[in-house]
This record gives sequence, structure tokens and C-alpha cells, in this order.
Amino acid sequence: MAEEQQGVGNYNAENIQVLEGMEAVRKRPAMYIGDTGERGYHHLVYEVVDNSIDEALAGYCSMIDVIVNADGSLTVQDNGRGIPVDMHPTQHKPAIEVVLTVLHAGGKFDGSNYKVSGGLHGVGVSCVNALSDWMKVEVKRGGKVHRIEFSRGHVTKPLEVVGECGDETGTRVTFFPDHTIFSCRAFKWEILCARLRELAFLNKGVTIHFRDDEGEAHHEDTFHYDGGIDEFVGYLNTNKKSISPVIHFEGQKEGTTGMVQAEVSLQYTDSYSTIEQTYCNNIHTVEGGTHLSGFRRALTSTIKSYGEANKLIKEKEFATLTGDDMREGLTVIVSVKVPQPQFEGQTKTKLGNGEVDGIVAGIVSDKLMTFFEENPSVAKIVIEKTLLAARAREAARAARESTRRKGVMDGLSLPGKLRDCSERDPSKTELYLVEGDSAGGSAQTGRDRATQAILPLRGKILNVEKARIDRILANQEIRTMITAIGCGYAEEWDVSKARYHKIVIMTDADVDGAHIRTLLLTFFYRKMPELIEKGYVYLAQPPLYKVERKKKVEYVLTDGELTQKLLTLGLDDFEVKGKDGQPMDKERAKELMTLLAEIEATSKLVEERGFSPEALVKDESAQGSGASMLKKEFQSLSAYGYGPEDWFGGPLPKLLDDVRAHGKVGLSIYRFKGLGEMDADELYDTTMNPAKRRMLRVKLSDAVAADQMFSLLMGDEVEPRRKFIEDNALNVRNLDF
Ligand code: 0RA
Repeated sequence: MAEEQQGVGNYNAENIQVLEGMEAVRKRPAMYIGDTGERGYHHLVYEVVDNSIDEALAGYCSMIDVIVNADGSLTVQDNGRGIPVDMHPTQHKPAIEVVLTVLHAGGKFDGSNYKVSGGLHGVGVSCVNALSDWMKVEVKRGGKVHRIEFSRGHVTKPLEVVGECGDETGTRVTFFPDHTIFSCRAFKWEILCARLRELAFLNKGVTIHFRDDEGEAHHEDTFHYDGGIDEFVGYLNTNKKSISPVIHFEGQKEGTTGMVQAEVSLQYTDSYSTIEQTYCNNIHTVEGGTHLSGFRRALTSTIKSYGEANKLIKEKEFATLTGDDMREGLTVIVSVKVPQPQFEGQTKTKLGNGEVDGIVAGIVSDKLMTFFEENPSVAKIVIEKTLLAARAREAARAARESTRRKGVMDGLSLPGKLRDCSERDPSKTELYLVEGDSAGGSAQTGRDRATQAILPLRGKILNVEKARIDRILANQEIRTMITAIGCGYAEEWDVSKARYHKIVIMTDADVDGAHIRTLLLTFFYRKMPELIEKGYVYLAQPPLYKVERKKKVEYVLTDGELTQKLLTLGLDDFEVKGKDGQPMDKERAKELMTLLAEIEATSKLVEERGFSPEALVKDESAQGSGASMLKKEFQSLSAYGYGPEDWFGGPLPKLLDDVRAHGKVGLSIYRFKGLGEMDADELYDTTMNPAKRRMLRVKLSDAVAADQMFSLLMGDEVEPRRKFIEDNALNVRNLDF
């Protein structure tokens, strides 16, 4: 396609080609950008940022700014050389116009082949242009600021000089995705953060600054890592206890299509899980490939030969050791740069270039052996852990075999506690994991027997974060769940055998319930991640309150909703006067009351921690412990003409109380203490009835953050957990998971 477009020497023909190129992208966007949902929407950003990263890799750019603008558009700005603005030799228009309107034109046409980066689809910034309602590009180059504008891939304002810039250079691209193409409506802070942080780790020394000006909460963050992937490994292990230093290898070797560079950082921790993240040209190769296989092979053979030579592994054990055993507790990043990468696999995220296997293996074996020889105490710890993992695996296999003989794991004999449903089509069935026998009883009576199965769980679930496979499989509650779900476990795992496509965690809305829920999620995340990836795991949302008014019963899910309800009822025939003595309109009064309720809640939490809210608000330098949140709330309050003095010792707390009290007239409000308090019909009606219930589907949008959170919440390290809970205590009132 690119050749067809560039080879033509006729102006009209070229123009037609450009038009057709942009139309092709708009007609079949998924072919170019993956999909038109959340992934594709964020992919637009990566395509643009990749161009700036290329400039950085070429040594011309040190700073990249990414800004989500207040209007929902996004800007990427760098201090690279700037996209060339001179006339293109064959296309008879400015080079910048070619880069932005011709598919795959990228930076290639200038002949310098520095480009090893490029987005997952490598489609370039012209695709982003085609899929944007509008795009504006500003370039600082040769002393002048140039600007060009587009809509849906076509020029709307030709290139012009709009100012001077001295010797500054750089590119600024701002675009607004075309909402007639995408179903996603906004850029998500967490998603962009995760990718930008990753890019900063992979390209050490580059500074990426990210700001979000959309919506109410303004976030910003800066990513810069002089330690590169070594720091990445440290970051992934944040909440784990390391048992080795971070070990780094790198090297390069001429391959068939040019120089292949490889970089590896690894560290062992005392945990039982493994993190292996591999990259090719900055692309996360989720499905692995030749760089991963080369690394694994070298790790296994080096540990074995060092262990044998130093008599750390007995002959009898030698044969039973597997690669998995040697990777228990390992966190590793493998990053390679390959001139002409081949991506294979279902999602095109598996590296296929055969020679990379040997190149990575060569670098790792050499240098890991040297490391072990120079650090025998670390080598000993790693090998001991490997042997323990192998023994536990053997014990678990034996246990599984014996239980299989008894027919427990194969789904033929379902656990006695399971109250199964009659429907056999898993896409229609739901399994409720219910905390406690009494709630289990209500759920069993109230359920729809055809499609809803109930499995009551008694007491605490085993923390899989702190147990090896043999202990996990010895745990009764876990065995029961494995059997009921029907997918098997570990080597026998098969997600297509799932007996239900909805697995619903239903726990009390209290601290114990939250703990059980976290333990169950840890189990699914660590041991059955495919269930989460497929979207089979849900959280039930039982109501927190039962509200009765004039014999009409209503259920309320959260404290926030209850407050809203009381305020709405309270303002019904109640006039609120503003600071100026004038009556306020209903909408504005409601907003003010909502804000006051927030101030009240934050103040209460701050007080519980032993601080005075008033002192915090008045102390300019106060930070943390809720101070920033309170300050933000008081800033919003000033929009109504009120200051802190109207709250602390002023009339506002009473106003809030009065409105709420007014709202409560004639109401009876009951707060549920647990699921068990609801009778069977009530539980079904509020929480299980597909026509009325609300449920949360558990999603893994940021696997790294999830991993850290589970290590933190469930691991051994006490100090970071204490800090997390303290930092997040203020969020608890809107904890959604
Ligand atoms: C084509 C050629 C050159 C640089 C670029 C494109 C370029 C593109 C983008 C997109 C965002 N930032 C960018 N920075 C540079 C090479 C320029 C030269 O040889 O001077």
C-alpha cells in the first residue's frame, strides 16, 4: 500500500491515493487500530507517543509531555527535531502533510533507518489522524513555529508559519478522536499512566510528564528512570520481600536483519508467584515468544549446571526439577530491540524471530553463571527455593492423583455443600459463593433453581499468597470451589470446562466480608486468572439500607445514595437561603448540601485520626491525612460564597442537619448488618434477581497494579500494608473495588 502511494508521480493520482488511504482506515478502523472500544481509543495515544519515543531512541528528544485536555482532546508534545516541514521530493507537498496523511510514511522516507520502535500495529500517526474528528500539529524547527490542521485525515488549514522559536525544536500533536467511530468516550488516567510509566522504564533517561485536565480531579505524574528496567523490576516487587539483588544483563549481536539488542533484569523474591514481562521494540509481548524461550532455557540450564557443579542439587532430584520450579518467586523483564520484528499469535503479541532465542540465551547463560560464581550465597538461596518448589509440586501432584482416584476433582461427584442448578448450559448459569451458612440458606431458598447455584463458604478462605501449591490443594474450601467451577487446576486447567459463566462473590458489607472478598479475588487472580480475563467473576452488591416510607419499601446500596435520598426528600418543601439571604434554586441547593455532606464525612475521618479539620484547612502547608481533600472541598464551597468560618462554628452544619432531619420525617431507615438478616425473598429481590440487581464485573485493566495490590494486601510485608490502608482510609467511603 505504501509503495503504491509513494511511487506515483502525478499530483491528482497522489491525492486520490491519500483520500483512499484515509477512507480505508475509517471504513475498517479495527484492522488498523485493533478495535474501536477502550483499547483502540487508548491505542491512538500510543501511536503518537511512539513517534516521540523514536526521537528519544535516536538521541534527539529527552522530554515528552502528555496532556488530556479539558475538552477531551489529547496533546503529545516533545522536544525532538520536529517533523520536517520542507517540500517532499516526490509528493509535491510539505513532508509533514505526507507524514500525517499517507499510511506508513512515518519517518522512513528520509532514508535513516533508526526506527526500531512503532506501535503494536505500527500504523503510525496518519491513522490517528484519519480516526480523529480534528487534529492540530505544531512544529518548532529552523527558528519558526509551523502549524497545520486536519479533520478526519484531510487538511483543513494548510501548513503556515505562526511564530518564531529561536533554536527550540519539537513537535506538538493535539487530536480529538472521532466519536462516530469509537464507542469509548474518554481517556482513562490509569490506563495511560500504566503505559507511559512502562515506556519510561523501557527507555531509561526519557522524562514523560502526564497531566489530566479533564473532569474534576486533576492528576499529574512524571516518569523518569535512570535505572531503566532494573528500576522496573524493583517497582514490580514493591510489596514483596526480595531474596536476591536485582541482576542485570545486556548485550547485542548481529542478526540476519541488523543488530539485535537484548536487556534482562531479574530478581528473586520469597513469594510463590512468577512475573515475566517481555518486550520487543517497546511492545509488551503478552504471548511471549523467542526472547522468552531463550531466557527460560538459559536460566534453567545455568541453575542446573551451577547446582550440579557445586553439589547443591542431589542426583536424585536433578531429573525432577522443572523450569517452573526455578522461576518460583522470580520477577524478570526481558527487553529486546529487533530491526524487523515478526509478531505472531492470536493477538500478534508473540515474538517470532528465531535467532533472538539464541542471542538472549547466550547473553543470559554467560553472565548469570558469572554472577552465581561471584555471589555463591545468593546462588544457594535461589537453588534451595527451587528445590522446595519442586518438592511441593510433587506432593501436590500425588495429592491430586489420590483425590482424582476418589473422583473429587473431575466434577463427577460434586461437593455435598453445593446446591447446583438444573440448567446445564454454562452461559446461562451462575454460581454464588456465599459467606456463611445462614446467608447460604437464604440464598438457597430464594434463588432461581434453574440457573442459580449456591456454594456456602464457611469461615476464612486460605490466603493463597502465603501458601505453596500443596497446602492450597489440601484446603477444603478451595477444593470445593475447584470442583464446583469445573475447570480443574494447574496442569489440568481448562477454562472451556467452566460450569458457570458467572461466578458471583456475595459477602457481607463489613470488614470481615471485605476480607473474605479479597481472599477470594486473590485466589482467582493468582490461580485462575483466565476466569477474570474472560469476565466470569462478579461481585454481588447487597443493599446497605432498607428505607420505608408510607409503607413503601426501598433498598439503598451505599451511604452516598442514602445521603442523596435524604437530601432530595429534605429539600422537597424546604427553602434554603444562600449567603446573600436569597432563596436558592433546588438544583443548586442540592449540590451545596451534597458538598456539605462530603465535608462532614472527610472531617469525621480526619478527626478519627487525631487531627483537627479546622487546623488542617487553615494551615497552608498541611498535606496528606485528608488535608488535601478537605482543602479541595472548601475550595468548592467558596463558589457558593461560603468560607471555612461558615462551617467551623458557623451555621452550615446545622443547615445540613436540618435538611437531613426534614428528609427523615416519616421514614424508617434500617441498616443491614449482614446478608443473613435478609430473608430468602428479600435477598433474591435485592441482590440476586437478574431483573433488579446490580453487580460489579471484576476487570483487570492494569495487571501490574493488581499484582502489587494483592502482594500488598495479602503478603508478609506489614509496613507497606499499614501505609496503604492509612493512605486509602479516606477512600473507603466510596470503595467500589
Ligand atoms: C519524520 C522524519 C523525522 C522526524 C519525524 C518524522 C518526527 C515525527 C514525530 C512525531 C512526533 N514527534 C516527532 N518527531 C519527529 C526526522 C527529522 C530530521 O531528520 O530532522
